[in-house]
Amino acid sequence: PAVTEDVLVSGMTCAHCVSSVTEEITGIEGVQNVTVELHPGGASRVTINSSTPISSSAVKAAVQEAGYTLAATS
Ligand code: 9UX
Repeated sequence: PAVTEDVLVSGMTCAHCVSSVTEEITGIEGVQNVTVELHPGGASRVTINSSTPISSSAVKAAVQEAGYTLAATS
């Protein structure tokens, strides 16, 4: 079954930040769609739609690989 997960990512300030994070998370197995609500200077909400459940550690690793920090999950 498809799942949706929201995470909060700190440190993103421009559209290129959004592209980097989107690309990394899209590389996770099963991920079908990623949308980012950018809040420069704050925590940006990243919504992940996936065909299969994804591990929080995979999301954390992808965010860090892109150069940002996972602030929280919700
Ligand atoms: Mo834009 Mo994001 O110049 O770290 S890529 S600020």
